Amino acid sequence: MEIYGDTASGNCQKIRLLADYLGLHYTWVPVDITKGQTRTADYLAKFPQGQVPAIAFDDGRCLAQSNAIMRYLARGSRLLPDDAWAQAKIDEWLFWEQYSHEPYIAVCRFQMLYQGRPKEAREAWRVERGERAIDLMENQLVDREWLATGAFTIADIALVAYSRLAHEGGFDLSGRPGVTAWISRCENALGIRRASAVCS
Ligand SMILES: N[C@@H](CCC(=O)N[C@@H](CS)C(=O)NCC(=O)O)C(=O)O
Repeated sequence: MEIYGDTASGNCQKIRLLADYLGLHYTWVPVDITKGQTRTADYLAKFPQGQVPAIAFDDGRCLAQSNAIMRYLARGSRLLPDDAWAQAKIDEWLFWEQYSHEPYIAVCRFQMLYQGRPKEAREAWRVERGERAIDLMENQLVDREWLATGAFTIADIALVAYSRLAHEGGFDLSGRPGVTAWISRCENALGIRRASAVCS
């Protein structure tokens, strides 16, 4: 399996974290989104949506969209239990992440990290919705260990990818003990080092 990704992208990190956790064999194909490498004819022939992450198998099958990829790769593992209700609760968070979390947390991070904007120059409406998303997670995580079920699942991986980097988008998690403790739990489960949580 080839994984096409940009290492700085949280959406791509989801796939790498999952694949490493599951011990899957893959070749990482670096794609630099700042150089238009998702817009070349060759790339678009494989992945018409023109985004990373994406995966390609030897038999020619291709798949894009981080959460669809996670769902596919995690099938049969304890990160995506067979139980229909558990899967529905996981999907609830996967859809929420794409509509109510990533467009704010990830885009504010993009504006600061890629576009070099100072914290104050982020789009205010995205900041407000990002803060709202983190608050919602805090409310959920104040008395539970994991987001979707009683165990670590792909919902946690999907949400932690950008949540642990939220400081790079100017978000301050220090007053959110539920979220910060959950981030540590996820990082421990994934066997990765803590992202430095300095809010610039
Ligand atoms: N909904 C997509 C979002 C993917 C996405 O926004 N990818 C960005 C990098 S994080 C990208 O490929 N940007 C380059 C481009 O659009 O040309 C997913 O979850 O995979």
